[in-house]
Amino acid sequence: MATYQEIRQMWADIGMDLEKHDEFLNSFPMVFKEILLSQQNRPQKMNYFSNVVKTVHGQRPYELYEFKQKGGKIFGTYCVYVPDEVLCALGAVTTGLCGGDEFWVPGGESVLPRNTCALIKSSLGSRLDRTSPFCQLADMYIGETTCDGKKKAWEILSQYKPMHIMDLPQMKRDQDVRRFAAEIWDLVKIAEDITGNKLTAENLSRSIRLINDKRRALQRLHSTRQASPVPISGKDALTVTQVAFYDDIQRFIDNTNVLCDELEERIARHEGVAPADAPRILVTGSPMALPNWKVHHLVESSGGAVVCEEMCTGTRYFENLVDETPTDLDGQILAIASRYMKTNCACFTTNSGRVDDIIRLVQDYRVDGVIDYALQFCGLYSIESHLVKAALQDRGIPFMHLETDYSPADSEQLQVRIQAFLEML
Ligand code: BJ8
Repeated sequence: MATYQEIRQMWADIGMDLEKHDEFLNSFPMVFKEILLSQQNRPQKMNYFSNVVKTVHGQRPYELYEFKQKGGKIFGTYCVYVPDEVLCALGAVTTGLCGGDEFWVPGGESVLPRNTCALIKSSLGSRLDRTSPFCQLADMYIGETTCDGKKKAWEILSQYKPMHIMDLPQMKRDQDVRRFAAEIWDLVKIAEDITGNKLTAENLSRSIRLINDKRRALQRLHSTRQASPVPISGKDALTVTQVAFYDDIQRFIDNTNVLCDELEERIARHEGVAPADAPRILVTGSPMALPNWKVHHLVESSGGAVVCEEMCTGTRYFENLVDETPTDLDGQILAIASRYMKTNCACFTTNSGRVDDIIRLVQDYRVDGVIDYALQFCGLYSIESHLVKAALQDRGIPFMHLETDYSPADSEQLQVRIQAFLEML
């Protein structure tokens, strides 16, 4: 473990704004304690994940800092379409850079219109303010052509760091999958140049298995939430998924499986974190980057239990595995492209697979009501809400749409709406 002095020295070495970062650190523990640590009857093995969050700008960045000093390369990513498998196979580390904190929003607004989603403003703000060690440590940022806000944000971000943008097809025909495979090949060439390593069928096969293992651990964790009473809160389960974007992969797998052992024991004892009759809620929509626990906290402090997230910080991140059977590079890259193109982001037209997923998850997780969450100014998820609502209403599944940002200003108003929704279930 690095000492506080060593960590502070690292922050200075990587060019962070120490004064501004101290302001960030001063605001963070309060949110963390109030929202996460104050929960009753938390699984003991959540301690590992709480510690990762508590030291998120310290211990993990320090490991990456040491990794870089030995010549290692780091890629910062903003979307679950970036195939970690190829970067990991080349010996690089990937780390999520999406901002989930209100603290960074003003920094983002200094270069972006206010009517941009909080995730983009926060992501840019963390870089512009120089208050995220992950942004500072990355050798390259990888963006993608998903929503318009992100596409334009990359043009600004590329002024600060080498940036590669993956052209994500907007449809899911066979030719689109092949086109995405070609995009992955482009990424391979760039990453080979940066890392100085060569992609082989052997190193790619190892990393496909490793990243599938991470998904399998998350699948196991989330399947425990199908139990009633639910053995882990939505906030904790979401935190584990958020940590997956930063942590060392093997250590994350091991700790998630240890947590699952505890949760499965809880299920056997019929022990839960909420009463068995608490309304069970599925949250769907825009992703919730660390430390965005706002909606989960409002639901759970109103007596509901969030049992599933159909979002990129939820099932979309881990549901589909890469086929492990191809043994040559062409077959492996096509298998990776096929897997990623199954992710149902609202940037696709058509995106009926997302509605099918929600309906399936409502059954699997015995959901009483769906909260459709869109970050304010996220046109993709706000517009798609119309079709989600119609499909759920057709099936008699209670539905509520809400739009919000990272600010606590609307929390009271949202809580009233959420309470009314829960009472209706
Ligand atoms: S695959 S959801 S991670 S794009 S919330 S920035 S869409 S305006 S984050 Fe996303 Fe990839 Fe899709 Fe997932 Fe734009 Fe909407 Fe903001 Fe969003």
